Formats: sequence, C-alpha cells, structure tokens
Amino acid sequence: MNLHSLGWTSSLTDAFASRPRPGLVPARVSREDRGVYTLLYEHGRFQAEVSGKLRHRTAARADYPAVGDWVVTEPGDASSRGVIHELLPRRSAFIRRMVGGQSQGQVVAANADIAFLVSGLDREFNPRRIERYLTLAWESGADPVVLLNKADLHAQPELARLQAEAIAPGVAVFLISAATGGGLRDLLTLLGPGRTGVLLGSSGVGKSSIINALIGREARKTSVVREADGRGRHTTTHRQLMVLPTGAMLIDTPGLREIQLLADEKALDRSFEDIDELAASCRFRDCSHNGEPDCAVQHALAEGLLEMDRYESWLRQCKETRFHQREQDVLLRIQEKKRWKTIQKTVREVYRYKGR
Ligand SMILES: Nc1nc2c(ncn2[C@@H]2O[C@H](COP(=O)(O)OP(=O)(O)OP(=O)(O)O)[C@@H](O)[C@H]2O)c(=O)[nH]1
Ligand SMILES: [Zn+2]
Repeated sequence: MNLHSLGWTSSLTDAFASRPRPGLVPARVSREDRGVYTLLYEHGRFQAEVSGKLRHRTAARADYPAVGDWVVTEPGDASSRGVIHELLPRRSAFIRRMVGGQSQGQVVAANADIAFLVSGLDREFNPRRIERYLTLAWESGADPVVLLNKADLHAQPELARLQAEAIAPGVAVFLISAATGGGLRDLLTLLGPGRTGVLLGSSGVGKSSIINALIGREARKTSVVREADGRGRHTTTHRQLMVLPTGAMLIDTPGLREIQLLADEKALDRSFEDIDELAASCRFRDCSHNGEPDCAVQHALAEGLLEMDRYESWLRQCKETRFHQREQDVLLRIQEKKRWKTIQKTVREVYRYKGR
C-alpha cells in the first residue's frame, strides 16, 4: 500500500519533512479504541499509543489524533506497540460537542474530502436535520453530499430528492439503496481512489449497510430498526476508516444521538445562503431579522418566499451558535486567569528568591 492511496498529499510531505528524525514514518489512523490506535502505513498496519510527550503537550481533546488523522510514528513490532509522536495538520475535521455540555469539541473524523449526510427514506424526511448536518459539514472543510438511502422503501424517491435539493442548494443529492445496490456506483465514481468520505447520520439510516454493500461483505455490524420509534439501536459503537476495494476510503461513525453545533456563523451563512442574501437588503447592516423595520427576511416570510420552518430553524441555529461562542469566551477567560495566576506565582517566587 503506498501513502498516496491512503490519501497522502504534497502539503503533508512538506509538514512531515519539517520533522526530521530517523526511524519515524507517517501513518493514518484507521481506528481508536480506548487509547489504542490502529494505524495504516506503507507496509500494512500496526497498533500504537500516543507518546507521553505528545499527551503532555496536548491540552484540548480535539488536538488528540482521531480517525482519519495523519500522524508521525515509530512503528512497533510483534512484541510492542508503536508510538505516535505527532499529529500532522488536518485538511478537514468534523467536530462534535462533547456530551455533558462542555465546550470542548471531539473530532469525529479528520481529513475527509467528502461528508456524506445520510438520511433513511423509510422514515419521515427531516429537512431540519439535514440543515444541521450541512452547517457542520461546511464548518468541517469537507464537501457535503446528501445521501438518501433506502430509496427502495419510498414510493416516490424522486420527490424526496427534490425536497432535499431545495434545502441544500448547490449540494449533490444521491438516491441510493444499500439493500439493492442502487446508486452505489455513482457514489464510487464521486469518491475516487485515495479519497476519503465520512458517513454521518442518525442511528439506523444505514451507514454500516452502505459500507457493507460497497465492500461486498459484512464488514460492519448492522441491526434492524426498532419498529416503535423508527430508531436504530446504535449498533456501530466505534469509528473506523475502511479501505474499499476501489481504493476509496470511508469513515463510519456511530449515529450521533443529537447533533450539537460547533460551527461558526460563517458556516451558518453558507447553509442558509438564501437568508444571507436577503439580509443584504435589510435596512440595518446588523439586522437580526427578528422585528426590525424594513427587514428583507421578514418581508420574504410575509410574501411566502421564505418558509417559516426554515426561518425558525435558522433562528434556532443562530441562538445555539451564539450560546456556544459565549461559552467559549467564558472558558477562554478562565484559562487566561489561570495562566496569569501561574505567571504571578512564578514572578513572586523569583522575587522571593532574589530577596534572600
Ligand atoms: N430496505 C432497506 N433497508 C436498509 C437499507 N439500508 C439499511 N437498511 C436496514 O436498516 C437497518 C439499519 O441499518 P444500519 O446499517 O445498521 O444503520 P446505521 O446507520 O449503521 O446505524 P448505527 O450503526 O446504529 O449508527 C438494518 O436493518 C438494515 O438492513 C436500504 O437501502 N434498504
Ligand atoms: Zn432583516
């Protein structure tokens, strides 16, 4: 296996070259399981752990290696695990907020070229959910593509496609079926050899089934969706990067129970381009579109040019984003305070020492 077929790029060559040390090789994270990483590299795969030094230097959880990351390593052998010394710069990162309301994000998938936003057509189509995933995808740096899976279960799949296209302007929408294999060839054409896709979507939409269909065997466990609420059972418990027979790579992620935004307002504007464009015609530059006079957004709502549901979804996402930014500011201030305390303490100690 050569590095390029794992998605290696010339900017990674440069980043790696600036870390010259004999015996170190680049490798890509295929899986992480309680601190034990499975890495793919030129000569196959090996298991490794993060070096003590790297752990010490890494304060934020998002800066730890994640599935899809490129790392600088010292491969192990049959008797010992390898060591991960450094994380190479990411081209894209899909971040989700941690459970428990902490502001620190967790990287779900790194270095994906395409973010596949998967919905299942067996359930009622949820445009709001797609909008949320879209915002996250724009934020991540990967190109979003909407996958409407289980097309075999829908009476009018083309209608669903039109609906999806309407809420995701400019984004490709694929109708597929992991069960019949329909549409999968187009998906593979899009995701060429050496490229990486990440599958995102609620539990039960068929992410693992899609991978199995593409690999041609049961590489990932799947389970029947519960009848009562149409939800999956969270069969996928870990993230993994899989190499497909075509040479493309796919990262499967456990269904995110609730998607919390860790996006900035720029990404939001991209998901809601229509509202952003309207905003240019509001009387006030900083219009919040929530009652100001001569508001183009309110005008469009009144005229029926903008759907109320979409507007409300936008309002909700704005609120969340702002809430998160405030939270982030508070955290920064606390960190800054701590840093100052340490500096002051050191200064005091130095003076005390000098005074003796
Ligand atoms: N009819 C039909 N059923 C499908 C299709 N894709 C998946 N399924 C079924 O949907 C159920 C859930 O599929 P999974 O692949 O386990 O879903 P998942 O998104 O990986 O779920 P988690 O692992 O919980 O995140 C299984 O019973 C699959 O057989 C499809 O295209 N058509
Ligand atoms: Zn306005």
